[in-house]
Amino acid sequence: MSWILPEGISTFAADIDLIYYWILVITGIVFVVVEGGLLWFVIKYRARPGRKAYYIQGNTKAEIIWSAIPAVTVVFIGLWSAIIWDDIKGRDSVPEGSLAYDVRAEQFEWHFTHAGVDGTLGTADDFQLRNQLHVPVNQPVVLNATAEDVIHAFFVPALRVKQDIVPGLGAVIWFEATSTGEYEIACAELCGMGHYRMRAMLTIHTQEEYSQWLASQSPVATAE
Ligand SMILES: [Cu+2]
Repeated sequence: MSWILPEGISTFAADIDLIYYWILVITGIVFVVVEGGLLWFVIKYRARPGRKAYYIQGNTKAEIIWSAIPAVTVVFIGLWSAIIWDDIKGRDSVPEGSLAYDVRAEQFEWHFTHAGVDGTLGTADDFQLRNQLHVPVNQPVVLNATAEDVIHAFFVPALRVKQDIVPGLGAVIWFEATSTGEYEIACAELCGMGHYRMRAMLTIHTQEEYSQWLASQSPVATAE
């Protein structure tokens, strides 16, 4: 389902989209009822010659209903989104066996350190790419992100991932892509004059393609 939102290509995209559309529908209904009611009252009870205002005490039953229904709805949405949030951003949410990358954001570019053929960061075959991140499909990926200068935000609309990266604090971002292709990475935090050009490309490969691509990249790094 992709109406309004771009195609979702991560394991949690469907959950986020579902809650988004539910909130849109609920607030949409409330909007129509409230604004429609307002308009109706404005017209129905407008000032007319000979008509007098009269005093009412309120209606306890009506007040209980229009307080209880929104309260229950809001609490329900809150709990539901907390469960989804915990799966994505929770303390221990990063799946076991995730492929790790280092990400460094600076004015106004992204640096992605790939683990190389051995799949482990901090070894000789690591290599860094500027504004290019390559990941395999159907594989949980974890990005250990740091910001060099100011706050940046790692945003891939297609993955439904958006995460601020604060200097000195960093951020851990994980996702699992469910479809191959090229998708835009944007900085979603106004980080200076060049913010608009702080974009990078995410390439999602099949597992075999990724292995081949890694093998073709790693020697470049050892030569550096
Ligand atoms: Cu930025």
